Amino acid sequence: MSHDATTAFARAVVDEWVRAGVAHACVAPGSRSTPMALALAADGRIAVHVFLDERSAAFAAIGIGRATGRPAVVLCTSGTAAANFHPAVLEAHHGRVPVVVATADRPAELRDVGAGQTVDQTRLYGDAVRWFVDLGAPEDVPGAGAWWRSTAARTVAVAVGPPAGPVHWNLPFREPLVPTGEPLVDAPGRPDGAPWTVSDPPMRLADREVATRVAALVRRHPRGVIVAGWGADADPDLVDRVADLGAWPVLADPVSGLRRGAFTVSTYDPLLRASGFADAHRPDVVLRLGAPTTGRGTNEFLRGVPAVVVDPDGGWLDPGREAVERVAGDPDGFLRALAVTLAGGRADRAWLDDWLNAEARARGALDRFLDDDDLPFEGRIARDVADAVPGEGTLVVASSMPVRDLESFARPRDGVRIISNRGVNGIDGFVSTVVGVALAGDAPVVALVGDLCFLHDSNGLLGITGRDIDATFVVIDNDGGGIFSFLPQATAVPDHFESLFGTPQGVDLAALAAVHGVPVDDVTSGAGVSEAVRAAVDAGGVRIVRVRTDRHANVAGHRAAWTVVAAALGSGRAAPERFR
Ligand SMILES: Cc1ncc(C[n+]2csc(CCOP(=O)(O)OP(=O)(O)O)c2C)c(N)n1
Ligand SMILES: [Mg+2]
Repeated sequence: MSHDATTAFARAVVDEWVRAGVAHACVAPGSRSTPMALALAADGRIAVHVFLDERSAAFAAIGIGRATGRPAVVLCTSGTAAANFHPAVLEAHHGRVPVVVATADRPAELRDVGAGQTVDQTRLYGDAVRWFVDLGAPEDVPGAGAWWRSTAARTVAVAVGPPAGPVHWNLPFREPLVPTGEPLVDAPGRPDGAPWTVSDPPMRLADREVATRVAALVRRHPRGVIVAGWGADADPDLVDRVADLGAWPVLADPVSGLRRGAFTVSTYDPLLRASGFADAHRPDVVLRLGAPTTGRGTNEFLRGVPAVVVDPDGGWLDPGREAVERVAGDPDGFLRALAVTLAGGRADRAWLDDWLNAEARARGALDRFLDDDDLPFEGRIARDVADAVPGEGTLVVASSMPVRDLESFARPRDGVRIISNRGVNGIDGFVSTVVGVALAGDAPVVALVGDLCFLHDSNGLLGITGRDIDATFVVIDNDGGGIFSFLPQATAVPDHFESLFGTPQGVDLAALAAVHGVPVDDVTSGAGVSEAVRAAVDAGGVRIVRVRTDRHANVAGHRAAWTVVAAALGSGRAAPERFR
């Protein structure tokens, strides 16, 4: 008697994914993926979120992966559908986000013979996946159950890493794609709901020798700084302890999750634009946690300064080639060992005090400057939105100026998680990423985004009000790419600037939002942004707070802010032209 291998396969795989901790699936409609879609829907233990646009489905999975640290499954049919996953796969690869990418496919006999909706999906994403696997169409062969289940367990284990990232499972299915009614191929899991294979992360023990060597470096160089970028993944208390013992300031980009604590310098970006301050404060050595910070200025300032780079994922985050030592492993274990080694020594605190004094003066001057003007200024919006996120909430910040303004203007604070697609800095998939973050948890989500980035993924708005999520989008609408006004293109090629770089779309965001049933609150004053964000979060659901700004005035506002900070320090003029 023949058996239904296709249905048995799909059900066993879904069951195994659940056992491995998968809680969400983002599914795009299609026929070839029917066995998996039906198995996901029938299982009941995985939340299934349906997206028309595969790019949205994949970026929502990125949001879920970033928010939870666990992979979502993202499923599509064959053909161009799979290609639409590609941008998110690249972000997952570079940004180290766990995700299981499942692409349905025609079986081998239908490939490369002109069958419909068929492309070569083998290794479609090239080197950008941690693992590619294709078992062929499910068949009733001896040991099939163990083979399927072990593979499913492995897709999750590899996606979780470290380093976390995308896994591509290409899934050919032979018709019929719906259950045949025949008995299923027997594919039982381990007893008691256990995963087929429990995959443990590599054992990580801090190496005393490394800690001792780095501690000696810290001691030899009283003029050091701790720099934290995305991917730092370190315990803030441990960072504080090392900063205290070494008497080094912490220059923390908000996307590091470490802009908090007593030793944080939140104004390092404006401070280092003040030429007098920058010249007098070049460190001898850097302890960098994670990636370099976002803005170009700080990285130029640190150019050539030897760095110890701690990368939990063992990558090679060293575009400036400053790393004299790369510590690949658990940052907390390393920081703990470093703290033990540093304890008891007497650090000279003058350097640290100097930085913290500058922080106090710059912070005060910057905040007064921002509060003084009641026209909406993009720097103030970034600061105020970060402040307005409720405790234990999440801020998702877009590439372009929002992430830079957050770096330049945000105050230190606890109790907010900051998520940003900094793997490849795309302005694509943003709305869908936010949807994924909101789907993954109950905490309020606030998003800070420019108009072009928002428009780029307006398909992420499809069905958004039916998803039972709370998300407030603060859209800074400067009708174009404000970032380009800071670049040489703005003055060097005035004739082509607007058409090639500024690219105003002239879209009425309120009308667009109305099509999707999303309410918009227009804010016209600087002080109104915080209030509007708090009101939107309190009201719940999906809401847009739109703030219109002017790209030219924005450049002038940034320059004025740098000048104010330089003046507060009494340390030379602002030097904005060196940056961005
Ligand atoms: C997918 C993708 N395409 C193009 C770019 C290049 N890019 C960087 S910023 C930007 C403009 C973004 O404009 P907006 O979102 O309105 O932010 P603003 O610059 O106004 O702050 C563009 C096109 C990119 N980073 N990613
Ligand atoms: Mg814009």
